[in-house]
Parts: sequence; structure tokens; C-alpha cells
Amino acid sequence: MQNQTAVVTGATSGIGQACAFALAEQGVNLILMARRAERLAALKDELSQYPVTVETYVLDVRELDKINEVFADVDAKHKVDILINNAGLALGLGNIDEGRIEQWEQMIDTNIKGLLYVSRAVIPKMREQNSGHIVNIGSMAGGITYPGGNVYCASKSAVHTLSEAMNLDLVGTNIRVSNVAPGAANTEFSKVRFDGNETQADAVYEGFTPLGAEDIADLIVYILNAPAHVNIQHTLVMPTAQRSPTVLHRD
Ligand code: NDP
Ligand code: 8X3
Repeated sequence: MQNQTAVVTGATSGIGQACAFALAEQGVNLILMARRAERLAALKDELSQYPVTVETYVLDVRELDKINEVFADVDAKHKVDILINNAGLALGLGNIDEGRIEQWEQMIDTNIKGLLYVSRAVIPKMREQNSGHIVNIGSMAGGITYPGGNVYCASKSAVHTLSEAMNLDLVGTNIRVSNVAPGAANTEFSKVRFDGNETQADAVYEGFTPLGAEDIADLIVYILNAPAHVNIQHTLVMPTAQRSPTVLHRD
């Protein structure tokens, strides 16, 4: 992977940020994207310890025009070898009949449409160069629905389906597509889901050892480092204490 270039969306926290460090350790040049400019700047600073180039773009993956503008610039300067479609979120946890429509819209616009917009901007160039690796961050929630997860679970199910679809569409090319589906990982995910309520967020990870963002980044590095003829299409990874979204052993 050394000297390759990776785009990571949602790089300012959690899994995306851990991927940035893990890829930098592998000698991969980075193009990092997210909405929070100060965090991107701080991250770029921290990554200066690695002998790789780091470019940042303030980008909301829901904004198609901005995506096209950003990728016109990226394409003029770089050959993208790796795309990590990581930007995503859950908002709320509750029955569908009480769901907040603006939260549904944001999850669908980010987790599904944002992933599609970014992929649409990147894949044509990968097809032209006949190489590339796309890693879509799905979720165990994309395969196993849990109570109150409704729209989030559906959005991650769409990520799983779109990963399969990308693999089908790219047959005959050297482009690989991997869907990575984690279980409970202790990031800012639950804080975002519960609108900044730390008590509620912390309770999600109490009494067991959850995955860390670094665990997912390690797995992604493994997937990316597989020989060119090996395409790891789907991986489901959970903490040892968790066997499904709802079957979880707490001490
Ligand atoms: P974090 O909340 O820690 O990180 C989410 C990242 O996504 C942030 O960097 C955030 O940056 C970015 N983001 C959110 N919305 C947008 C947007 N509209 N445009 C661009 N970037 C955006 O959570 P995780 O690291 O846990 O989440 C990363 C991915 O992993 C998500 O897709 C999530 O669904 C998935 N996942 C998480 C699991 C977990 O248990 N933590 C398990 C399974 C899957 P900023 O706010 O700066 O834009
Ligand atoms: C994120 C983790 O527990 O909501 O996908 O499925 S969970």
C-alpha cells in the first residue's frame, strides 16, 4: 500500500480517524474529509509525524455540488487508490411511529445518498485506471435489525446491498469492494445518536469491552493488504461479549 493515496470520509472522529492513522503507518497518502474544519486541521497537524502527504477538505457528504467541486480538485492532483466510505451516523433510537422525520432524512442522506454521491465521483476514475479498493463501512445493524434501530438499520442494510451491487458492477475490473460491518464500537457514535447525552452514550458500552475504532482500522488494513486476487467482500466483526445486536453479555 506504500505510496498509494486514500480518501477517507468522516475522518474527524472514531473509525475514520483511526483509519487515517493506520493508513499513515502503512505509508499511504491521505485525503481526509469531514464537516468540522478545526478537527481536520488538528488531525493534519498530528499526522505530520508520518512521512505521507495529508490533504483535507471540509465536506458534508450530503452536498452533491460540493462533492463534485472537491473531487474535481482531487482528480487534478491525485490518483485515488483507496476510498473509505465511512461518514455516517445514527440519530435517535425508538419506535417508527414516533420517529423524527428530520432524523430519518439526515441518516438516509448521509449513510446512503452521501456514500453514493462520493462513490459516483470516485469510481469512474478507478475504472479508467483499472485499479482501486472501496471500503464501505456498513454495520451489523445492516444484517440484523434491532428494536428501535429501524431507519438506521435500513440505511446500513442499503450499504450492504450497495457494496454487493458495486462488486457486481465492477466485475472484470481490478477494483475491489469490501463491506465492513462492525458491532458495538466505542466512538462518538452513541454521543451523536443520543444528541450529546454522555450518560446515555456511556451506558451503551458499560459492563463489557467494546470494539475500539483501532480494531476496525486494523481489520481494514488487513483487507486492503490482501493480495490483488483476493477480494474480501464482507466482514462482520463484533466484540467477543456481543454475538448479535441484542445478545450481549455484561458483567
Ligand atoms: P463517530 O461519530 O465517531 O464518527 C463519525 C464521522 O462521520 C465523524 O468524523 C463525522 O465528522 C462524520 N460525518 C457525519 N456526518 C457527516 C456528513 N454529513 N458529512 C461528512 N462527514 C460526516 O462514529 P463512528 O466512527 O463510530 O462512525 C463511523 C461509521 O461507522 C459510521 O458510518 C457508522 O454508522 C459506522 N458504524 C459505527 C459503529 C459503532 O458502534 N461505533 C458500528 C457499526 C458501524 P464531522 O462531524 O466532522 O462531519
Ligand atoms: C452501529 C452500532 O449497535 O447501532 O452500527 O448496531 S449499532
